[in-house]
Amino acid sequence: MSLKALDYDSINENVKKVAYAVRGELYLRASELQKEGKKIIFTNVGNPHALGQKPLTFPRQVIALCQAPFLMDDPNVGLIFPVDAIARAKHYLSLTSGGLGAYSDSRGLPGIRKEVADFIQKRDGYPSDPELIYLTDGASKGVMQMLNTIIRNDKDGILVPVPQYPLYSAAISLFGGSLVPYYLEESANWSLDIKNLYQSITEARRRGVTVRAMVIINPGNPTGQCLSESNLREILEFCINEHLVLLADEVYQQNIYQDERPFISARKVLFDMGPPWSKELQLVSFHTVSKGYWGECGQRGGYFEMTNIPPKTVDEIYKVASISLSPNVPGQIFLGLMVNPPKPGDISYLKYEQESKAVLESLRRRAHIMTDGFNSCRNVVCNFTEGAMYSFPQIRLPPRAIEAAKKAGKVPDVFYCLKLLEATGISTVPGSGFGQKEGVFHLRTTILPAEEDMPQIMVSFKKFNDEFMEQYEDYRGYSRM
Ligand code: DCS
Repeated sequence: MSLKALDYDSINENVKKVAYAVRGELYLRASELQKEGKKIIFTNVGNPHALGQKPLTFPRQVIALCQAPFLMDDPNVGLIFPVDAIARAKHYLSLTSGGLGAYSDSRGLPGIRKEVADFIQKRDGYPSDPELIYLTDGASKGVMQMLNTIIRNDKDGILVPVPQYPLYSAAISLFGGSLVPYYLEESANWSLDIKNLYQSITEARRRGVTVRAMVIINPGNPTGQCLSESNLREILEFCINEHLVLLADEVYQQNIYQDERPFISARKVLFDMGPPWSKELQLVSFHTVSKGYWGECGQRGGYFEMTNIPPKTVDEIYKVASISLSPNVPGQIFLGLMVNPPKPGDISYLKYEQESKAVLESLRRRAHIMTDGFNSCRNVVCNFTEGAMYSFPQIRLPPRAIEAAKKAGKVPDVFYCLKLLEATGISTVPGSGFGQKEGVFHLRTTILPAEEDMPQIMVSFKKFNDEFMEQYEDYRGYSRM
């Protein structure tokens, strides 16, 4: 009997190869337990509003008015909405060709692309061209579009940090490319050692892989490190020397919890280097409304900016974006609001400042509570979350736990995370979902649970962990009272 195209044995093999642990086995089991009535703390996804983070008031006011413009005809509108929100809503509606219900240009609304360019110019100190900024449904869509454009066949390699956010491994599998890992140094706060890059690229070339691009995630997911300016410079030089496109995933640029290394964009470092370098490197940078103190994941707003990409390629990328007609328009407006928030002197400024600062300061405190909590546990070591939204402790699993996992047919860190989930309701992602060195185990949790719940979560984690270690550690040689 001949197979039909959507019979499992006949579908695209690349689809089957895709693995995406953030919504993998642990998440499915957590959802099952939740249905059975168990209280689950979903710390597997960086989804701030799902864990109670409140939306910022001003952007929601503007978007509400854009969605329901008839409210602005109501003589009482000024009693509910501040005048700057009303003015902003009118501004955005005037940029559309028929309000939020109309498709926009496939690259996004020109007026919002201009707001993004102004934001980038202000941030980096160098002009940015709105024609080279495309708006997307979250950063993910942009990343996928660029990888799709770069990868031609399975000999095309993309350098990806390990541990990495699995969007990269998943999309590279889907497009039939080859992931070339470079390892981050856990013992040096997950920093990027340039020697590892040269090693990885040499080894890949030996296997016949043509390395075409490099991904950096700054601040890092799941690792939480912030790249220093000098480190970024080395990376840029490496990409220029090796003729690689640099894909700079900078979605966590607002999420910084230390003062030594503030966020600095790859683009700024490149332009600081000046010509000929600044005209040489092909760079694509990504940003989103899903992270930072916005956390508006469900709105699906994002952009990418292209630097030194030839106009004919930019046109091809436009053509492919056109197949999907239009990025979602409310998401574009959220992006416009994020890059152009209320300014000093605006009626909504103080409230906006207070709200965003409160979120950021709380995240900073939570980053400390989590790191300290993990480091107080038996056989657990954890680097401080310098940025982004995650804690990525190393769990030193005793040999007997590894054996027990094997017997249960589970990868050791999956085994540990499943037991943690069953015992405490804390839903994490095993480190194997992000890649890690052979024989080393981690888990990833977000730092997003409400601050007031955090101490209890850490107590419950510690209780589980220390009992787990007690159960599986070999005590021969110890005298136990
Ligand atoms: N890049 C990185 C490094 C991310 O962590 C994420 C989302 C994205 C891009 C894509 O986000 P948007 O498409 O929403 O803009 N992070 C996921 C994660 O690790 N947990 O939750 C989502």
